Amino acid sequence: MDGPAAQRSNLLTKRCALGADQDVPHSPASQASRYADAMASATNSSKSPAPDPDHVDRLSRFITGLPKAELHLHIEGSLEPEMLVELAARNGVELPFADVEAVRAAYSFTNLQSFLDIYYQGAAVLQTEADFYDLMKAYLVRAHADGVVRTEMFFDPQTHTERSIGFDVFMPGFLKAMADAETEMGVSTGLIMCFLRHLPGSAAVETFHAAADYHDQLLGVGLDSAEVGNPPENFVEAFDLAAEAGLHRVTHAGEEGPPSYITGALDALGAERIDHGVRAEEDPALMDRLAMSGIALTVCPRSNLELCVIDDLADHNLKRLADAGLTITLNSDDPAYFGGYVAKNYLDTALALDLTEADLVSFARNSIDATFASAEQQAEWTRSLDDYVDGFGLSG
Ligand code: ES4
Ligand code: ZN
Repeated sequence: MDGPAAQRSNLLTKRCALGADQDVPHSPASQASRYADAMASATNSSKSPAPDPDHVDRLSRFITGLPKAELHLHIEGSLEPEMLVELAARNGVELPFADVEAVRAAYSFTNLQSFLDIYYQGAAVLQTEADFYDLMKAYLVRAHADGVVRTEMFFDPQTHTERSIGFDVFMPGFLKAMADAETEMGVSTGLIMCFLRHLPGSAAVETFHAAADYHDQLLGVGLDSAEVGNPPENFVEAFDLAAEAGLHRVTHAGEEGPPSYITGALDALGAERIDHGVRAEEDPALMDRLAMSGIALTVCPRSNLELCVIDDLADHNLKRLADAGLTITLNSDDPAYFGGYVAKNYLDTALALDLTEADLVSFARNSIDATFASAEQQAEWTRSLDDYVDGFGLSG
């Protein structure tokens, strides 16, 4: 693969201020030596030294085998350019891109909104039940290959209902792929229905009611899309309805928005996990509250890099947040757009922040503990994590 976004996906740094065409090319080779190339040629702006390829290979194998949960994944954000082009052809949708490489080249973002514009455009190729099945199945195959034992996935119904694609189209597609993945690969799955916060609270309420036939198949509700200017308090009614229906509640907060949106998510919406939450660090009282409550943050390092929340993965505050006692998990967010699935997020973060295997084990352990699965299921995954760690002679 080539093109600016693909090249950038092998870097731990992104020059947001300079623009994507400043990125350095890499020679196609093994994953480990691609990292070494990328790191070596990025030394003018990356704060990390070039890693030893053998170390990268070992770490990569360790991460892939580490049992983990993914708790922050937008299924529409797993739409790879290849599938986007294929579905456009299958459904007769005209794309403003000549080919897969042109799609990839467009994946260069300066902030959350610049990404969302492309992301909603991409979702327009999803039209039939089979499309939603294929999308879900492809993600679950990749997640399984990354050592994911449990994934609690977001979907954006309003992105589809706004195009007159109903719940009766996408829900059966999602649910069949999830059932097949469970049978074929043993991946445990759950669905979290997100409300789009750039739309009014009343639209969230309507969406909740439109989903009535599927409430029993949902794990929870969430809140995503453009954060700044769209505070959590707008969505109290929809979240109250969800709570009454016995659904879990999570909220994107403190990605680009202020720490007060995290506080609002906890107080007004009863959020049980905070998606992103990296701006919590600006509010010491909130940091104490998050540490005391054990409410997990679903952090997405590559997303923060690609959306210019940070300029360099080495600047990410997730280790400081963990050291302050917060429950940190690592996730991919929109892997097709941000240069990698969950194992890549673990690896890039470990390299950039010089994390130990014990740090990674602790993030994986947190991810299992922060699932909405039963205590029995969690205990089983934790046992397999402990067995895996023992096999490496590490104490996690
Ligand atoms: C999203 Cl990175 C991010 N933030 C907020 N909403 C989203 N929807 C899909 N990806
Ligand atoms: Zn997200």
